[in-house]
Amino acid sequence: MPHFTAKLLPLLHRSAHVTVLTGAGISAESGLPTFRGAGGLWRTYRAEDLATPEAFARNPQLVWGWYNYRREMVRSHRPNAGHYALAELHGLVGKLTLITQCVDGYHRQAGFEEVIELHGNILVSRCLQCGKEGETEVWRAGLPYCACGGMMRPGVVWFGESLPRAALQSAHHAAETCSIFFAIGTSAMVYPAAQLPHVAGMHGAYIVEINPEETALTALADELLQGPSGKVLPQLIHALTKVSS
Ligand code: BJW
Ligand code: ZN
Repeated sequence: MPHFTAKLLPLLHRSAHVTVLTGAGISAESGLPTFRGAGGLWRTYRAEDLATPEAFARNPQLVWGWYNYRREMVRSHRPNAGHYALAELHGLVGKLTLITQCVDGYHRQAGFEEVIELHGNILVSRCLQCGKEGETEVWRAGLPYCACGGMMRPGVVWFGESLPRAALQSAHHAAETCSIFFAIGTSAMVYPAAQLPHVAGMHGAYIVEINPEETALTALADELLQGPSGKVLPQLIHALTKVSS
């Protein structure tokens, strides 16, 4: 059981605005691989071959093959105790803004309805020509096409691409206005998401990290709750409800 400092629980209890940023580690206990570290996707696959617009232009079959494989993984697994605890935390604090780098949609599946998805959603497809998101209309040579004739691509954000502008703006605003910022299950290496805890810190927020490992962010954090989020978050909720009662 991680040690919660004397400061954290009262601060959380009376906080008017809490912001949470999650990364692939929040879904690790669901059985989805993370990107970096032991067992991470980038240990087996090269990001340059699969997660850039250039890679897609070069070999859409290869990229779609990888995304179809990962879609199947997302569909065949479920949210875990960490996702459910965050949905529960929503009801226990003044305002909770949830920002995620995950593309699996598990926060929403666990009952957290308004989630800022910085890197898109892996189950969504988008037409390269008309920009429409939705179902594949036609398949040709194993590739999905839109009704307008354009090729569909996975609705995620690849390296070198801009993040959805409204999502990034809302995320910045949430980082600037919260009194506590949680960074959960992220290596904090991919920008601009990795900038958010720094923005929050500069605006005076208390920074809490939940991760079994130390990361690029640990030196900046006020508190590291070291452990898997599927265990730490339910313990945090439990401790918080005791403070509240
Ligand atoms: C647990 C756990 C448990 C394990 N419980 N925790 C040089 C310097 C600075 C920036 C750049 C640069 N060169 C290029 C850039 C920009 C680039 C970038 O940041 N690169 C860095 C890698 C250097 N960023 C971009 O390109 C972004 N766009 C952009 O910046 O546009 C403007 C621009 C364009 C061009 C040039 C410059 C600027 C777009 C980034 C898109 C990221 N996309 C991906 C793929 C999404 C689609 C897909 O899923 O296929 O997003 S990459 C991948 O990394 C994915 C993730 O969302 C993202 C972050 O990873 P995350 O979530 O932190 O996961 P991990 O695996 O890294 O960490 C998991 C953590 O969990 C670990 O710490 C574990 O310990 C922990 N953990 N078990 C809790 N049970
Ligand atoms: Zn189209």
